[in-house]
Amino acid sequence: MTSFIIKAHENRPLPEAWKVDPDCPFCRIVRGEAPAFRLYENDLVAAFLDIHPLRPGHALVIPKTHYSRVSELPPEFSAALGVAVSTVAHAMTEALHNTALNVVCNQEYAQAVPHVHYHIIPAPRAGSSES
Ligand code: DGP
Repeated sequence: MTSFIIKAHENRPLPEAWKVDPDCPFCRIVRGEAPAFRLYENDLVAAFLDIHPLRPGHALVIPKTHYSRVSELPPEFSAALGVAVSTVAHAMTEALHNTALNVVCNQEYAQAVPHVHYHIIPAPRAGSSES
């Protein structure tokens, strides 16, 4: 797969006040305690490849603080996630030469990992036989 790393991880310390769940796989990635193929990062959010991709390039964008529900996110994280989703989606479409994609955010019983995340999933090219 063509790589579309936008910014490398910088291992900056996180503010003490931010929520962390030590059992959450995404908190562990944010804290550098678990590996991930990182695509993008700033002080508030991170993006990395999904470990079980629905399609090559399937990316996840998360806040660096632990909230389960997108409906409960503080506004600064919501805003940062919106910018990051757009940034990653742009890089993905450039790298894959395909502008078709799906952005999905599951919540509560529809969600396997209880840490807010947006899926950015490249879609099959128009006219391709891929499903
Ligand atoms: P869902 O909660 O159902 O919206 O999807 C969670 C997604 O997170 C699923 O596609 C697999 C992915 N995932 C779960 N654990 C890990 C992990 O430790 N690392 C990475 N990179 N992805 C994970």
